[in-house]
Amino acid sequence: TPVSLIGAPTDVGAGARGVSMGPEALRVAGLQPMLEGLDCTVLDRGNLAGPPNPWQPPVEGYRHLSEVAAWNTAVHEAVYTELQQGRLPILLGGDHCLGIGSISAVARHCRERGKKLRVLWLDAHADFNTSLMTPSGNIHGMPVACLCGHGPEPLVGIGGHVPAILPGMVRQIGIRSVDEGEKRFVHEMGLEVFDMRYIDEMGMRHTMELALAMLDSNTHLHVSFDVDFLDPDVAPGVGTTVRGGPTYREAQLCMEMIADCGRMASLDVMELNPALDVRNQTAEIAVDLIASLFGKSTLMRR
Ligand code: DIR
Ligand code: MN
Ligand code: MN
Ligand code: MN
Repeated sequence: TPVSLIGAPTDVGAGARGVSMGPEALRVAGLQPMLEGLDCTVLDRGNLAGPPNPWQPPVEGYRHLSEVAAWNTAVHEAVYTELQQGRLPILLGGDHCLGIGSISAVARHCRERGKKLRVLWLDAHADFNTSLMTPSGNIHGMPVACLCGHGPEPLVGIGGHVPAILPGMVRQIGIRSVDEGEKRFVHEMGLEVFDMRYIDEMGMRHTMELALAMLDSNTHLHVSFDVDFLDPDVAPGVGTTVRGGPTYREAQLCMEMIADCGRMASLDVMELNPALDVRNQTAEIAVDLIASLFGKSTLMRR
């Protein structure tokens, strides 16, 4: 299927400035030619527009709620349009609050086409905070909760169906930083989390076998890849590094197993922060990993 790149150059939902430069860093690292080398047809749709970052403290538990809503509405429309045209959208973030617009669009597309939806959330963080439990007010810590119907109306209502998704559709992988209230809420909602402890004990192969279990030919698989999923030794160019993430090899295996399942139909690449990177190495590693997601492998495999 043809691929569309959609840039969303904003950091309105983040706690550090700079992820607004993520889309350009991924382009500079050669994302489009890499995909073309794997025989994908690629259209770069350029960057979406939206309000600037006003850099304000939280109001009633949210920083920049109206700006976050404006960006997510733009993302929702752009992602939905690509899906309707039978294309595979790759959202280039931008901070992870934009997962609300992206995944609500995917969910709307799936409802209309009678498809099942599975969301893989690759992240150091659960992103399951609400205004009552957030330690920061940063909305990039809240997108999974918002998608599940727990959040402010301007975000929860995007796409016109509340909740946009059910917790049972989500599998989280690589998690190693969850806030106190968030922890209880994850448990209460029954979110399926393969945290680093699980990956340490069971290995990435077994983890991915479970996370990708029970997909059928009618399943749309969405991958939401927060670059802080990776260990900071591998990927320093993110705003909220957390020690003890997947190594380069573990992350490659994760991506290769997603490719092998053959169901990925949309992708977010989020939270890359070029202002904190070392000579664009995190963007280059992200491009390497995306190559594996799109089927690059060392040998022909049986
Ligand atoms: C923290 C950091 N859990 C918060 N979150 C994220 O502010 O809610 N960092 N998502 O990337
Ligand atoms: Mn489709
Ligand atoms: Mn995230
Ligand atoms: Mn994260």
